[in-house]
Amino acid sequence: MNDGFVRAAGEIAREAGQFLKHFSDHHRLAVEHKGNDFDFVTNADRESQRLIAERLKAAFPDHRFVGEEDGLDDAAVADILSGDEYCWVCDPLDGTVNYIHHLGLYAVSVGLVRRGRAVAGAIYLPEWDELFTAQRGCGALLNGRPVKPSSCDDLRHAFVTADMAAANVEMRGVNMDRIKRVIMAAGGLRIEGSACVCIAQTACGRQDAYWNLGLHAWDVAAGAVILEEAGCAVSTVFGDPFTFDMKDGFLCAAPGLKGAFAGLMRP
Ligand code: 2AM
Ligand code: CA
Repeated sequence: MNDGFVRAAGEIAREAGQFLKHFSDHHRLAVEHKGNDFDFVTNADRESQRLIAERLKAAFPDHRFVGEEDGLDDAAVADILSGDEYCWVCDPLDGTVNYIHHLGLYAVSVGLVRRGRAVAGAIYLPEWDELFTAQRGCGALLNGRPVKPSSCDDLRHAFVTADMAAANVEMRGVNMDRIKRVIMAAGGLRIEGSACVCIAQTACGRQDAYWNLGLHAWDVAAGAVILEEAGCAVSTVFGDPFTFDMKDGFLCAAPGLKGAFAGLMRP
């Protein structure tokens, strides 16, 4: 495949990430509620998406573009992604609540999907200047160096992260039983507030697994190819093959933990 795709993904994710880092330094942030009291968007999310869309449209005028701030629902996005065309699927700011609170756990995600499969992508962590990239068939890289997942194969020693589906209060309750079970079974659990940060850390072996019940395609388009190319297990929370319909959540883990969450993720 054309390695111009992954190069562009990396350059654009880095540019948007640097924009976000400097934007928050200068106190220009305006926070709005999106759908409900717990769902936020800022002018930084919107500006970052504008920048990413502009760059991608200039570089790849024949490709489609979907960003979180377009507001499409999961079914509409899945439909677009199952088609033949190349489609860039981007989260201009993953971890918006962390960003609002000046917590450095946020990221930019730029993924390219074709026929329902992520084929190239980049996740950039501005506060650490870390760029994770992958192109299908070519491995996953962190700042240009190959990464691999941890060798953990025992849940009792696993360092696991999760998120609470923050914008959906009903879903928080649904996740609570899973959180209790994992806290009792695993080495440690953290709730970090950025899917892309957790995905990147799982891909490079700094942590052992991550799950989230309420993600969307833009949260995982780049992450899916980075994780798979690194050698991680990627699935729904029930262990079924991952697809962009996003109905049964998202779970990624070091390969030795594949299947280890099956009993813990039941409703
Ligand atoms: P976001 O910051 O781009 O919204 C923790 O909330 C993680 O779940 C973040 O990565 C967040 O991405 C993601 N997430 C996806 N959909 C969400 C939603 N509806 N509400 C809150 N978080 C959501
Ligand atoms: Ca976002």
